[in-house]
Amino acid sequence: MSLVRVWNKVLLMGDENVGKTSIMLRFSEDEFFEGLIPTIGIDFKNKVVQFPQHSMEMVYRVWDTAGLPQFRSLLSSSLLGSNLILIVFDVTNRRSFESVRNFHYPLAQTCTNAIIALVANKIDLTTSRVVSTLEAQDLASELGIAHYFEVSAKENDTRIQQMFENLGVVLWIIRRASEGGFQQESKRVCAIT
Ligand SMILES: Nc1nc2c(ncn2[C@@H]2O[C@H](COP(=O)(O)OP(=O)(O)OP(=O)(O)O)[C@@H](O)[C@H]2O)c(=O)[nH]1
Ligand SMILES: [Mg+2]
Repeated sequence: MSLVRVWNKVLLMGDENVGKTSIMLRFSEDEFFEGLIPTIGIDFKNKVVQFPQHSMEMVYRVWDTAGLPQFRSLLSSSLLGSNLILIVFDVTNRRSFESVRNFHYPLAQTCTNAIIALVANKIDLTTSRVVSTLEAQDLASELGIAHYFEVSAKENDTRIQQMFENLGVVLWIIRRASEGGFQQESKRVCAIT
């Protein structure tokens, strides 16, 4: 049976060094690099995942943004057309957790239609962890973020793959319910920036 191909634009945002590029590379290439250099500007990678149970295959176009403050001005234009936004923080870095509010704030105006998820990365670093699961879940519910995931780009487990697949199904179900599901591009995107 042929699968309908659907496209989604995914945007990774969050402070510098939290592991956005690493999450993208784990998902798209199943690779991990120690000591990556900071991202400059913006880049994307495509990854196709088949969902035969839903008769579709999803192309995730994952856009990786730069966390360094000097590149923040690029963020608002990158949001345009995003279906799924992942706000990433590092569980060993409290400042990156506190920044989540700043990344989320503009989304309330521009991305009311898109899916937003909060992602806690580097959970392999158990002894240096400073942000608890409970705290992060509380912040997610305070901000009205329905999807929270804990992952490690370093550990070669299936959490990152699983996260993208779960969110893919959410995107698909919402699209089918609200738009009929037949068109390749969803209308549920970030609009004005
Ligand atoms: N232990 C551990 N290290 C990680 C993990 N994810 C990323 N790192 C490391 O953390 C550092 C930063 O990772 P990046 O993926 O470059 O972070 P980034 O968010 O893309 O950073 P910017 O591009 O500057 O915004 C690198 O040295 C990675 O190897 C993880 O899950 N566990
Ligand atoms: Mg990066």
